[in-house]
Amino acid sequence: MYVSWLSPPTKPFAGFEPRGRKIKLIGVPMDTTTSYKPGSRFAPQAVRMASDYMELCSVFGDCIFEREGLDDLGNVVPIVDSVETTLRAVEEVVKGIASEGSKIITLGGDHTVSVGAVRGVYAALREPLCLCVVDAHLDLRNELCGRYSHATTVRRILESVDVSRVVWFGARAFSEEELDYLSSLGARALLVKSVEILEDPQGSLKRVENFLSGCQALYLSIDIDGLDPAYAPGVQTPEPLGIAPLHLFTLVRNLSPRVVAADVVELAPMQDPSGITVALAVKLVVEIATGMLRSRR
Ligand SMILES: [Mn+2]
Repeated sequence: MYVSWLSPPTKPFAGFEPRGRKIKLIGVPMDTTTSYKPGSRFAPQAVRMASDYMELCSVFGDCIFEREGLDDLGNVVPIVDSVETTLRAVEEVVKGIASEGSKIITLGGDHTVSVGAVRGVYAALREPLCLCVVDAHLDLRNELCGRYSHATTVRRILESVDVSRVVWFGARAFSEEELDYLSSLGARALLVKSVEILEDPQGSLKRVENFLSGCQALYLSIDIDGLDPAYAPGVQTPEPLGIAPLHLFTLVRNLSPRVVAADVVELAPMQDPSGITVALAVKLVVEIATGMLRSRR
C-alpha cells in the first residue's frame, strides 16, 4: 500500500483530515537536487501553516473548495542519499492515488519531485499525457550537478513518459543546449515566453488553450519562480522579467478542469520573510483544487 511511504501531517492543509474526498494533497520536502538557494524542503509545512489564515474561495469567487476541501495525506519522506529512491516513492504514492481515481496536488520540494509525480500519474492512467510547465527555466538540460537536478526535470520526464504535448509558460532563462533540445521536439512542444505573455496576455493564454485543446489528461507543473520575483521572491532560483499572478491564475482557471494532477514546487520559505510567496502558493492550491472539483472527469 502506498500509504506506508507517507508520514501524516502535524497540521493538515486548512485543517482537512483525510475522509475520502476527490482530491489528495501530498508534500515532498526534498531540496537536495537544488543548485542555488535551498530551502524548498520547508515549503509543504509553510503552506499548510499559512492555509489556516486564508480564505478558501477562488479569487474568481467560486466557493466549491471551501465546501468540499481535499484530503491532506501528509509527506513522502525523502531518502537523503538517493534521489532515485525518493522519486520511486513519489511515483508509487502518486500512482496509488491516481489508480483510485483521485486527483493529486503535490507540494515540493524542488522541481525534481515532478519527475516522480508525472511518472506515477502516467503509470496509473496508461494514456498519453499533456504537460504544462510554468517556469522561468526550461529545465531541459541533460545534466546540471548530475542527471537528476532541478534544471533537468522536464528532460527526465520527456525521456520516460509518453508526453503528447508540452507547453512552457513564462520561460525566460534559456541555454542554447535547451533551446536545441526543445526544437528537436517539433510540433509537440510550445514555448510561450515570459516577454510574450507580458506583451500580449490574452493572445498568449489563447495560444496555450488552442495547443492543449485535444488533451484529455493534463499534468500542470508550477515552478513558482515562473512568477516575477517582485511577486514571488521566496524561490530557490530567482529570474527577473517574470509573469504576474493574474497571468498564472487565469491560466490555472482555464486549464484546471482538465488537470488530473498538479504540483507547486521550488517555493523557499526562508527566502520569503514577509510570507507573500507562501500566501501565493496557498491561493494556487485553492485555485487548482477549485478547477479540479469543477471537472467532470
Ligand atoms: Mn523548474
